[in-house]
Amino acid sequence: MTAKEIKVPDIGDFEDVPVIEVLVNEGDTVAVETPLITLESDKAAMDVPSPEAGTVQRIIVGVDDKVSRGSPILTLEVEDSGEQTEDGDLSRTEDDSTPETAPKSDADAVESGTGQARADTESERETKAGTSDTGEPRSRPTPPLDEIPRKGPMPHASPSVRRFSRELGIDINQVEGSGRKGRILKDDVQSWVKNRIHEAAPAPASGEGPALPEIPDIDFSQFGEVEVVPLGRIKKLTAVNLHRSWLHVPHVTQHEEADITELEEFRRKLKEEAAERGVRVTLLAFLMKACVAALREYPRFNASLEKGGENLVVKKYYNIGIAVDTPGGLVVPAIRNVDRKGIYELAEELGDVSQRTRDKKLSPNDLQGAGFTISSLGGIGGTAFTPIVNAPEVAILGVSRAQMKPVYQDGEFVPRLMLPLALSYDHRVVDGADGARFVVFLSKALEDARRLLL
Ligand code: CAO
Repeated sequence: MTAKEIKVPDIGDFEDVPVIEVLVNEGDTVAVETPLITLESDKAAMDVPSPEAGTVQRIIVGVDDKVSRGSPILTLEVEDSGEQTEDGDLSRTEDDSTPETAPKSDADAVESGTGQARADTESERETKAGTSDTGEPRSRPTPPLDEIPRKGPMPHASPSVRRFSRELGIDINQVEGSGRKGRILKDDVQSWVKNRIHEAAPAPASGEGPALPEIPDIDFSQFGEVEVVPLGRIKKLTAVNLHRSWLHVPHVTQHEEADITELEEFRRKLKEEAAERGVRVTLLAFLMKACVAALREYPRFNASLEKGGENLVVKKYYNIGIAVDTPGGLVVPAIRNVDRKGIYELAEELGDVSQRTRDKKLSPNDLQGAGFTISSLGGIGGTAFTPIVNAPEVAILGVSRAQMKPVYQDGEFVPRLMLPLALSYDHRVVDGADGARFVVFLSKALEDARRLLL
């Protein structure tokens, strides 16, 4: 191993150019072309690459030192090459007395990059490639930096900062430098990016988080006849609520099918008796009871996340919101204390509340206090849908139309009435495993209505 002194190569007509960055440390292993220091003249910043591979032994220059061609940069411990100099040394060493500013010749002067500095633009780099195809230093120096064609004045920035801005896709000419003599630092590039991001995001409407990019306002009449229909009050309110929930709540929807063959049989048997009482018992009353059983088992579903996300407010009451379709839009009244009410009572209350909802006779109190919501589209049809959580509740059950399906049981297919369930939940509060447990519990409860009594 031999110690070689690495010197500043031919950098054109520049004298006393300041070192703005030392890119290696003592002990670093460098390859041929590894940048060692960055110089910055009035015209350009340039990396000085290593002419040889080896280990950095001693760094001679420091930031703000002024260097010229031949100034020592560092000593490099390199493998012996077998080449001998005139005086029998294997190479120039730290003791070499060759004048620093005037190397004897290209062959014996161990100049960094064999007389070229590395410029920063791709075209400049190509023009100034410092090694031959084999990676060996060229014997003839390439043109000095000031002879290289330039597209325009270069901003003051080290190649590493320019590389950084290129990686981010930023035109460095737009960045204002805060360093000495207006030099652009890495921090300047980062601040520029932060400012652009901030400017790109319109002012938040609610004070929470950035607003969304706007959907373009298009004049559709240019394509054909249109009619502009004003939205009613309920539709507008619903739009705000649903949008808010959609944006705030990370939704997951868990699907399940419940075998309600027996339950439906039971319900039909009750019909006559129910009619005598003047009530219509629909599946929904049973669904509410089954949901209460599941909420008791999994209390996190009957909860709300406190603002700030620090605590979960778990409700000890069982009030269930029911999505009711009205000509004016969707309304969700709450049926209170479902746990304390029987099927007939619930059926009666459901009938009453849905009627009052459609007649627009609900009081504000009717619309408050739910801890969990059911949205049943079973009376209309459809196989599945993904309901939106009625925040700040954490879950909602979507129910689609039950259908007779062939179900494989005990070695044969049997016709069973299968009810599609879709549980959407707030994934901040409920884990996927609990989401699945909840619907499995619910489906078991519906399969065997006796469980609802437990
Ligand atoms: N599968 C198959 N049939 C069903 C069913 C289901 N899941 N649910 C109801 N039905 C059928 C029943 O056959 C029932 O008839 P009978 O009891 O006379 O045999 C009939 O539909 C009654 O349905 P209904 O819709 O009038 O009554 P309900 O208690 O099931 O529902 C209410 C009441 C208020 C929830 C419902 O009328 C309603 O408005 N649903 C729409 C809710 C909505 O818009 N949700 C979307 C919100 S967006 O997430």
